[in-house]
Amino acid sequence: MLPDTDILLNLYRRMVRIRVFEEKVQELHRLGKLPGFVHVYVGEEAVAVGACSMLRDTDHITSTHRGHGHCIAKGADVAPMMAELFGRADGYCRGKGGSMHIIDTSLGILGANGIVGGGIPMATGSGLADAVLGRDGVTVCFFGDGAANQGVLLESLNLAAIWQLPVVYLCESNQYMEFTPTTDLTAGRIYRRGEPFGVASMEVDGNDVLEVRRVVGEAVDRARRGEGPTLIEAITYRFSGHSEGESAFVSAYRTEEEVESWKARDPVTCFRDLLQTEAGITAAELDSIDAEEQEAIRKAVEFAEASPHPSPDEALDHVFAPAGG
Ligand SMILES: Cc1ncc(C[n+]2csc(CCOP(=O)(O)OP(=O)(O)O)c2C)c(N)n1
Ligand SMILES: [Mg+2]
Repeated sequence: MLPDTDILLNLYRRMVRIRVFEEKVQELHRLGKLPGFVHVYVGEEAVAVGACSMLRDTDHITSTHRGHGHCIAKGADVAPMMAELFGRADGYCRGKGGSMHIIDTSLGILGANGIVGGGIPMATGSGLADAVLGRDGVTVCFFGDGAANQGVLLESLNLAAIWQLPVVYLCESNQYMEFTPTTDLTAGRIYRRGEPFGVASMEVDGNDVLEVRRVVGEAVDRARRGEGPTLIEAITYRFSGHSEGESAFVSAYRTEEEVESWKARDPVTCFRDLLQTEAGITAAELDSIDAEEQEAIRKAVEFAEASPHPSPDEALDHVFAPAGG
């Protein structure tokens, strides 16, 4: 049975918000307006949106270098996000973090992370904090199929299993680690790495937002009941490059046929089709959501461009590197 219409529309809205945000980011990056590396989430929206739709505001997530979608799905405001990408003072980190360091602890977003696999031990610690403090919170740990080959995943699964921590380890298997196909460097199936530790382990179609929601929902319920961690591998694909502008320094490493075959299963358009054919929602209703999200992102860019650059006097404030260190 389908969830209620308001839930369905909210899932659609969040996925569209991510898609529109990311496409605007790609355009701004091409125009040279965004400093630093930017990794977009286009094609993977169903994973973050399906997963975060099962979380409370007080629950936590950890994220990755490809983190915009995670933050938007957990409720981050696109205006300070955009300002952060522009490196401006009104950004989430006062313009000093950029794309890979967006954080909002008031929403349980423990931060994007430039260290591949860096979020995995953080999520384990977050789960331990909930357990020790007797809270009923759950942490969802997003990480990539490349990050799955960091040893810290096994250390974390071990501790999470021993201590029965309320953590959902959610691997985004988008088939690539930078420019290398994941299968070239990965033995066995990633989701099965939970099995030796007795961790509930499964895969899910990461392009199907309702399936992600269902499977993550079961894992979240288990965690909240004190029945420990889950490892889920969401099978998905990134439509764009590893990072924006990569074609300037790397030759093609994917065939057009491969990219097109995944685009035929675009998570946003597939869900839009389902809403019309199975939930009786009209194209006009969906178009108006699209238009509202376009407008919200237009305003976010306006907000970012109007925000000042951080003052040079504050260069050493709010950062961990000591002055004169
Ligand atoms: C510890 C560490 N090693 C290497 C890198 C360089 N690097 C950045 S992204 C990336 C690939 C990550 O692949 P995956 O985890 O599958 O995430 P995806 O980009 O596919 O979302 C690498 C190797 C890094 N940032 N941190
Ligand atoms: Mg990957």
